[in-house]
Amino acid sequence: MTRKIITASAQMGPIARAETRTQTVARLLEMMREAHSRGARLVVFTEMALTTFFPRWMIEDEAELDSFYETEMPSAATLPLFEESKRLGIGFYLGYAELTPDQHRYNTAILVDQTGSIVGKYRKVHLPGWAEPLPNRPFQHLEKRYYEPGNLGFPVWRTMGGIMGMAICNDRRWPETYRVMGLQGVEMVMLGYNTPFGHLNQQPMDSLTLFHNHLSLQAGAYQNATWVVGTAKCGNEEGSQMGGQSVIVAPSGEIVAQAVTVEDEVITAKCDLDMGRIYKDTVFNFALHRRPEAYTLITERAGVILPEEP
Ligand code: ING
Repeated sequence: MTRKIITASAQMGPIARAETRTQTVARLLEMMREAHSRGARLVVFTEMALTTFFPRWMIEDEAELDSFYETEMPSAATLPLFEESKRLGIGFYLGYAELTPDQHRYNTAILVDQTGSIVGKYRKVHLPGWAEPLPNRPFQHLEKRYYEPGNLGFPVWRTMGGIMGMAICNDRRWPETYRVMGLQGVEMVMLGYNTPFGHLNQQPMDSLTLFHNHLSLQAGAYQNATWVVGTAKCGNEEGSQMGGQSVIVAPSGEIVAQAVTVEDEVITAKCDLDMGRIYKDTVFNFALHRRPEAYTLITERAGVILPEEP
């Protein structure tokens, strides 16, 4: 029996600062239904899909800052997503800002299966940007101020007929993200991103933002023989221009579907979860070709303290 799952990436246009959870959930529900109408049984929403990307501002007011976090999942406002997931039989990835009961703050994503049950949680490991506001910038990037580094590692889950993994935004730039899941046999990595142009205020790097986005996603897919779904929040969000071009990438590294707007847009692809097998058995047969013992040696040699000469 082939393990083909029609998968959707539900790209989001801007979310205004004042937009309510009810309003953002309504947008997500509309895209979930659109995805389902095209046969999708899994939809990947984006990073921080319930609120504007608030780390672009220095927020002094504690109550306002807290208003951007979810203290329960599902909540009354997000429960309709879970109910619709169960009614339609469609799973989903959802990114949001998490405030735990013991007051820890994470940039979080959950994996919900086709019965509307949460089967996995991931917390963003690689937090870009800075903790204190920088002078003379139109926008900040204060994820290091508003979130703690993720403490759940990079697990994979056997669900919806495959081996599924999650990441969030900046994680996609680091090969370790995919490799830790690749070593667990991952067959599909889902991730959302909010990627502002001008993050580094450096040319030509900033003009390569979209190229570096796809480069990271395609390399991660190919080098670990896995599907990768990258879903953007994009467009002009409170004056900050963010890149779109959400994609579904095959284990070959080929882009099989790509968004063409910077608004709410659903793209889909029929993903054969067995497609990575040929790569895992040949080119990227880790057991046959990788030599972790050599990597450690190189790391030591590159370090300050050289090992004793053998
Ligand atoms: N955003 C950006 C990202 O990694 C960034 C930050 C932009 C880093 C451009 C480097 C270059 O896509 C988040 N939220 O991580």
